[in-house]
Amino acid sequence: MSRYVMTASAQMGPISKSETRADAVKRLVEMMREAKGRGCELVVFTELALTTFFPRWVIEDEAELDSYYETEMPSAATLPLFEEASKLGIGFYLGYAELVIENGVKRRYNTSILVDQTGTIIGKYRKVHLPGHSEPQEGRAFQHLEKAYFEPGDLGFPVCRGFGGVMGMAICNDRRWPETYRVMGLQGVDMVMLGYNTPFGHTGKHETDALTNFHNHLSMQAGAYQNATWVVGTAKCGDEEGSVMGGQSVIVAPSGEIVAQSYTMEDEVITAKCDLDAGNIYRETVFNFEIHRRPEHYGLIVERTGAVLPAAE
Ligand code: CDT
Repeated sequence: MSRYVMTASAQMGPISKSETRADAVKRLVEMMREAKGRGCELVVFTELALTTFFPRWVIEDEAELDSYYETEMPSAATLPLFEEASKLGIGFYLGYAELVIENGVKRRYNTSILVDQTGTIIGKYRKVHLPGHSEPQEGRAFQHLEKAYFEPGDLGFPVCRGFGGVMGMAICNDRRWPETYRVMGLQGVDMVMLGYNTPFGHTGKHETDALTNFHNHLSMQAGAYQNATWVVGTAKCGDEEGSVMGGQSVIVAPSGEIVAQSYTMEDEVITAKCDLDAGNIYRETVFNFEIHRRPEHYGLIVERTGAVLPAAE
Protein backbone atom coordinates (compact mmCIF):
# COMPACT_ATOMS: atom_id res chain seq x y z
CA MET A 1 0.00 0.00 0.00
CA SER A 2 1.34 3.41 -0.95
CA ARG A 3 2.01 6.06 1.64
CA TYR A 4 1.66 8.95 -0.78
CA VAL A 5 -0.60 11.84 0.22
CA MET A 6 -1.33 14.41 -2.46
CA THR A 7 -1.33 17.52 -0.29
CA ALA A 8 -2.29 21.14 -0.87
CA SER A 9 -1.41 24.24 1.08
CA ALA A 10 -4.14 26.85 0.50
CA GLN A 11 -2.62 30.22 1.27
CA MET A 12 -5.12 32.96 1.98
CA GLY A 13 -4.90 36.62 1.05
CA PRO A 14 -6.26 39.25 3.44
CA ILE A 15 -9.69 38.94 5.07
CA SER A 16 -11.13 42.39 5.69
CA LYS A 17 -12.97 43.25 8.88
CA SER A 18 -16.22 43.53 6.95
CA GLU A 19 -16.00 40.06 5.39
CA THR A 20 -18.43 37.54 6.88
CA ARG A 21 -17.77 33.92 7.81
CA ALA A 22 -19.78 32.99 4.71
CA ASP A 23 -17.41 35.06 2.51
CA ALA A 24 -14.35 33.40 4.02
CA VAL A 25 -15.85 29.91 3.78
CA LYS A 26 -16.70 30.54 0.11
CA ARG A 27 -13.03 31.31 -0.58
CA LEU A 28 -11.94 28.21 1.34
CA VAL A 29 -14.40 26.01 -0.58
CA GLU A 30 -13.10 27.39 -3.87
CA MET A 31 -9.55 26.51 -2.92
CA MET A 32 -10.67 23.10 -1.68
CA ARG A 33 -12.21 22.43 -5.11
CA GLU A 34 -9.03 23.54 -6.83
CA ALA A 35 -6.96 21.25 -4.59
CA LYS A 36 -9.26 18.33 -5.39
CA GLY A 37 -9.08 19.14 -9.09
CA ARG A 38 -5.32 18.87 -8.81
CA GLY A 39 -5.63 15.40 -7.27
CA CYS A 40 -5.27 16.27 -3.59
CA GLU A 41 -6.75 14.34 -0.69
CA LEU A 42 -5.73 16.88 1.96
CA VAL A 43 -5.76 20.69 2.01
CA VAL A 44 -4.12 22.76 4.74
CA PHE A 45 -5.77 26.13 5.43
CA THR A 46 -4.32 28.86 7.60
CA GLU A 47 -4.49 30.09 11.21
CA LEU A 48 -7.72 31.96 12.13
CA ALA A 49 -8.96 31.33 8.60
CA LEU A 50 -12.54 32.49 9.14
CA THR A 51 -11.99 36.13 10.14
CA THR A 52 -9.55 38.98 9.94
CA PHE A 53 -6.57 38.69 12.35
CA PHE A 54 -8.40 40.45 15.21
CA PRO A 55 -5.57 40.32 17.84
CA ARG A 56 -4.10 43.36 16.10
CA TRP A 57 -6.77 45.54 17.74
CA VAL A 58 -7.71 46.52 21.27
CA ILE A 59 -11.27 45.19 21.60
CA GLU A 60 -12.83 46.17 24.90
CA ASP A 61 -16.41 45.25 24.18
CA GLU A 62 -16.88 41.59 25.15
CA ALA A 63 -19.70 40.94 22.70
CA GLU A 64 -17.58 42.34 19.90
CA LEU A 65 -14.65 40.14 20.93
CA ASP A 66 -16.91 37.08 21.20
CA SER A 67 -18.08 37.65 17.64
CA TYR A 68 -14.69 36.48 16.32
CA TYR A 69 -14.93 33.05 18.00
CA GLU A 70 -16.64 29.79 17.05
CA THR A 71 -18.71 28.17 19.77
CA GLU A 72 -19.31 24.98 17.79
CA MET A 73 -17.64 23.19 14.93
CA PRO A 74 -19.08 22.68 12.43
CA SER A 75 -21.27 25.75 12.83
CA ALA A 76 -23.95 26.86 10.41
CA ALA A 77 -21.36 29.06 8.67
CA THR A 78 -18.63 26.39 8.42
CA LEU A 79 -20.92 23.46 7.56
CA PRO A 80 -20.49 24.02 3.77
CA LEU A 81 -16.79 23.30 4.20
CA PHE A 82 -17.50 19.96 5.87
CA GLU A 83 -20.18 19.06 3.32
CA GLU A 84 -17.93 19.92 0.39
CA ALA A 85 -15.07 17.92 1.93
CA SER A 86 -17.16 14.77 2.22
CA LYS A 87 -18.70 15.29 -1.22
CA LEU A 88 -15.27 15.65 -2.83
CA GLY A 89 -13.53 13.12 -0.57
CA ILE A 90 -10.84 15.52 0.62
CA GLY A 91 -9.67 16.24 4.17
CA PHE A 92 -8.63 19.58 5.61
CA TYR A 93 -6.79 21.42 8.40
CA LEU A 94 -8.58 24.57 9.57
CA GLY A 95 -7.51 27.22 12.07
CA TYR A 96 -10.12 29.25 13.99
CA ALA A 97 -10.77 31.05 17.28
CA GLU A 98 -12.60 28.78 19.72
CA LEU A 99 -14.77 29.82 22.65
CA VAL A 100 -15.95 27.20 25.14
CA ILE A 101 -17.71 27.44 28.46
CA GLU A 102 -16.20 25.01 30.96
CA ASN A 103 -17.70 24.79 34.45
CA GLY A 104 -19.25 28.18 33.89
CA VAL A 105 -15.92 29.74 32.84
CA LYS A 106 -15.41 31.25 29.40
CA ARG A 107 -12.28 29.89 27.77
CA ARG A 108 -10.72 31.11 24.54
CA TYR A 109 -8.26 29.19 22.41
CA ASN A 110 -6.48 29.60 19.08
CA THR A 111 -7.44 26.22 17.65
CA SER A 112 -7.02 23.96 14.64
CA ILE A 113 -8.82 20.81 13.60
CA LEU A 114 -8.04 18.02 11.18
CA VAL A 115 -11.01 16.70 9.22
CA ASP A 116 -10.82 13.47 7.22
CA GLN A 117 -12.18 12.73 3.72
CA THR A 118 -15.63 11.87 5.15
CA GLY A 119 -16.00 15.25 6.81
CA THR A 120 -15.30 13.88 10.31
CA ILE A 121 -13.08 15.73 12.80
CA ILE A 122 -10.21 13.37 13.66
CA GLY A 123 -7.85 15.74 15.45
CA LYS A 124 -7.88 18.94 17.47
CA TYR A 125 -5.07 21.18 18.66
CA ARG A 126 -4.98 24.38 20.73
CA LYS A 127 -2.05 26.76 20.20
CA VAL A 128 0.52 26.48 22.97
CA HIS A 129 3.00 29.28 22.12
CA LEU A 130 0.97 32.49 22.19
CA PRO A 131 3.09 35.43 21.03
CA GLY A 132 2.62 39.12 21.69
CA HIS A 133 1.21 40.77 24.78
CA SER A 134 -1.61 40.60 27.29
CA GLU A 135 -1.79 44.41 27.51
CA PRO A 136 -1.83 46.96 24.69
CA GLN A 137 1.63 48.37 23.91
CA GLU A 138 2.03 52.09 23.48
CA GLY A 139 3.38 53.42 20.21
CA ARG A 140 2.60 50.38 18.07
CA ALA A 141 0.68 50.84 14.83
CA PHE A 142 -0.81 47.38 15.41
CA GLN A 143 -1.13 45.40 18.59
CA HIS A 144 -0.52 41.68 18.93
CA LEU A 145 -2.87 40.72 21.77
CA GLU A 146 -2.92 36.95 21.49
CA LYS A 147 -1.97 36.65 25.17
CA ALA A 148 -5.07 38.69 26.04
CA TYR A 149 -7.51 36.98 23.73
CA PHE A 150 -6.43 33.34 24.13
CA GLU A 151 -5.10 31.07 26.81
CA PRO A 152 -2.35 28.53 26.09
CA GLY A 153 -3.63 25.28 24.67
CA ASP A 154 -4.38 22.49 27.13
CA LEU A 155 -4.13 19.56 24.73
CA GLY A 156 -0.34 19.28 24.36
CA PHE A 157 0.89 18.32 20.90
CA PRO A 158 -1.21 15.24 20.14
CA VAL A 159 -0.88 13.25 16.93
CA CYS A 160 -3.59 11.21 15.26
CA ARG A 161 -3.81 8.54 12.59
CA GLY A 162 -5.17 9.67 9.25
CA PHE A 163 -4.32 9.89 5.56
CA GLY A 164 -2.27 6.68 5.90
CA GLY A 165 0.10 8.13 8.45
CA VAL A 166 0.65 9.90 11.75
CA MET A 167 -0.55 13.50 11.55
CA GLY A 168 0.28 16.43 13.81
CA MET A 169 -0.72 20.08 14.06
CA ALA A 170 0.80 23.35 15.22
CA ILE A 171 -0.22 26.99 14.84
CA CYS A 172 1.91 29.92 13.72
CA ASN A 173 4.37 30.92 16.48
CA ASP A 174 4.65 27.24 17.51
CA ARG A 175 6.71 26.72 14.35
CA ARG A 176 9.60 28.73 15.77
CA TRP A 177 10.06 26.37 18.75
CA PRO A 178 12.01 23.12 18.31
CA GLU A 179 9.97 21.48 21.06
CA THR A 180 6.87 21.65 18.89
CA TYR A 181 8.29 19.32 16.27
CA ARG A 182 10.27 17.16 18.70
CA VAL A 183 7.26 16.35 20.91
CA MET A 184 5.46 15.15 17.78
CA GLY A 185 8.65 13.61 16.35
CA LEU A 186 8.87 11.45 19.47
CA GLN A 187 5.36 10.21 18.65
CA GLY A 188 6.42 9.24 15.12
CA VAL A 189 4.77 12.09 13.27
CA ASP A 190 4.82 11.88 9.44
CA MET A 191 3.35 15.30 8.67
CA VAL A 192 3.03 18.49 10.73
CA MET A 193 0.42 20.94 9.40
CA LEU A 194 0.33 24.56 10.48
CA GLY A 195 -1.15 27.90 9.51
CA TYR A 196 0.33 31.31 10.27
CA ASN A 197 -0.38 35.08 10.32
CA THR A 198 2.99 36.82 10.48
CA PRO A 199 2.86 40.60 10.17
CA PHE A 200 5.94 42.56 9.21
CA GLY A 201 7.11 44.57 12.23
CA HIS A 202 5.95 41.79 14.56
CA THR A 203 9.07 42.21 16.74
CA GLY A 204 7.99 45.79 17.34
CA LYS A 205 10.86 46.93 15.12
CA HIS A 206 11.25 46.91 11.36
CA GLU A 207 14.94 46.02 11.19
CA THR A 208 14.16 42.29 11.13
CA ASP A 209 11.54 42.55 8.36
CA ALA A 210 13.98 41.55 5.63
CA LEU A 211 14.55 38.29 7.52
CA THR A 212 10.88 37.48 8.19
CA ASN A 213 10.49 34.93 5.42
CA PHE A 214 13.99 33.54 6.01
CA HIS A 215 13.17 32.86 9.68
CA ASN A 216 9.82 31.40 8.68
CA HIS A 217 11.44 28.87 6.36
CA LEU A 218 14.47 28.29 8.59
CA SER A 219 12.19 27.17 11.46
CA MET A 220 10.04 24.85 9.37
CA GLN A 221 12.91 23.35 7.37
CA ALA A 222 14.89 22.62 10.56
CA GLY A 223 11.81 21.15 12.25
CA ALA A 224 11.18 18.90 9.26
CA TYR A 225 14.74 17.62 8.88
CA GLN A 226 15.50 17.15 12.59
CA ASN A 227 12.32 15.11 13.04
CA ALA A 228 12.15 13.37 9.67
CA THR A 229 8.69 14.75 8.97
CA TRP A 230 6.82 16.64 6.30
CA VAL A 231 5.86 20.19 7.29
CA VAL A 232 3.08 22.05 5.52
CA GLY A 233 3.08 25.76 6.41
CA THR A 234 0.19 27.88 5.13
CA ALA A 235 0.17 31.68 5.37
CA LYS A 236 -2.46 34.33 5.65
CA CYS A 237 -0.77 37.12 3.74
CA GLY A 238 -0.99 40.48 2.08
CA ASP A 239 -2.24 43.84 3.32
CA GLU A 240 -5.00 43.14 5.81
CA GLU A 241 -6.51 46.36 7.14
CA GLY A 242 -3.09 48.06 6.83
CA SER A 243 -1.11 45.26 8.50
CA VAL A 244 1.06 43.49 5.95
CA MET A 245 1.73 39.79 6.42
CA GLY A 246 4.32 37.64 4.68
CA GLY A 247 3.35 34.83 2.33
CA GLN A 248 5.72 32.20 0.94
CA SER A 249 3.68 29.23 2.14
CA VAL A 250 5.64 26.02 1.78
CA ILE A 251 5.52 22.26 1.70
CA VAL A 252 8.77 20.96 3.21
CA ALA A 253 10.03 17.40 2.79
CA PRO A 254 11.67 15.42 5.62
CA SER A 255 15.00 16.21 3.95
CA GLY A 256 14.37 19.85 4.88
CA GLU A 257 13.94 20.80 1.23
CA ILE A 258 11.12 23.07 0.12
CA VAL A 259 9.25 21.14 -2.59
CA ALA A 260 6.47 23.69 -3.21
CA GLN A 261 6.22 27.38 -2.43
CA SER A 262 3.59 30.05 -3.11
CA TYR A 263 4.66 33.21 -4.89
CA THR A 264 1.66 35.54 -4.59
CA MET A 265 0.24 37.54 -1.69
CA GLU A 266 -3.30 36.29 -2.24
CA ASP A 267 -5.38 33.11 -2.25
CA GLU A 268 -3.13 30.50 -3.86
CA VAL A 269 -3.03 26.71 -3.85
CA ILE A 270 0.28 24.86 -4.02
CA THR A 271 0.57 21.08 -4.06
CA ALA A 272 3.03 18.25 -3.58
CA LYS A 273 2.91 14.48 -3.73
CA CYS A 274 4.13 13.69 -0.21
CA ASP A 275 5.63 10.28 0.38
CA LEU A 276 5.11 9.61 4.09
CA ASP A 277 7.96 7.11 3.93
CA ALA A 278 10.41 9.77 2.76
CA GLY A 279 11.47 10.35 6.38
CA ASN A 280 12.50 6.74 6.94
CA ILE A 281 16.06 7.24 5.74
CA TYR A 282 16.60 9.89 8.44
CA ARG A 283 14.62 8.05 11.14
CA GLU A 284 16.72 4.94 10.57
CA THR A 285 20.08 6.70 10.44
CA VAL A 286 21.12 10.15 11.65
CA PHE A 287 17.86 10.86 13.53
CA ASN A 288 17.25 7.38 14.92
CA PHE A 289 16.09 8.74 18.29
CA GLU A 290 16.31 5.40 20.11
CA ILE A 291 19.95 4.84 19.23
CA HIS A 292 21.37 8.37 19.13
CA ARG A 293 19.31 10.67 21.39
CA ARG A 294 20.84 11.07 24.85
CA PRO A 295 18.20 12.73 27.05
CA GLU A 296 19.75 11.16 30.16
CA HIS A 297 22.89 13.24 29.51
CA TYR A 298 21.26 16.57 28.80
CA GLY A 299 20.79 17.38 32.49
CA LEU A 300 24.42 16.49 33.25
CA ILE A 301 25.66 18.86 30.55
CA VAL A 302 23.56 21.66 32.00
CA GLU A 303 24.90 20.96 35.51
CA ARG A 304 28.55 20.87 34.42
CA THR A 305 28.45 24.03 32.35
CA GLY A 306 26.32 25.85 34.89
CA ALA A 307 24.04 26.89 32.05
CA VAL A 308 21.07 26.80 34.39
CA LEU A 309 21.81 27.62 38.00
CA PRO A 310 19.43 26.66 40.78
CA ALA A 311 17.80 29.60 42.49
CA ALA A 312 19.86 30.90 45.44
CA GLU A 313 18.63 29.77 48.86
N1 CDT B 1 0.16 34.56 14.78
C1 CDT B 1 1.42 34.44 15.22
O1 CDT B 1 1.70 33.59 16.04
N2 CDT B 1 2.32 35.33 14.75
C2 CDT B 1 3.68 35.42 15.23
C3 CDT B 1 4.19 36.80 15.03
C4 CDT B 1 3.72 37.73 16.02
S1 CDT B 1 4.81 37.98 17.32
C5 CDT B 1 4.19 39.34 18.13
C6 CDT B 1 4.66 34.50 14.52
O2 CDT B 1 5.48 33.91 15.21
O3 CDT B 1 4.66 34.44 13.30
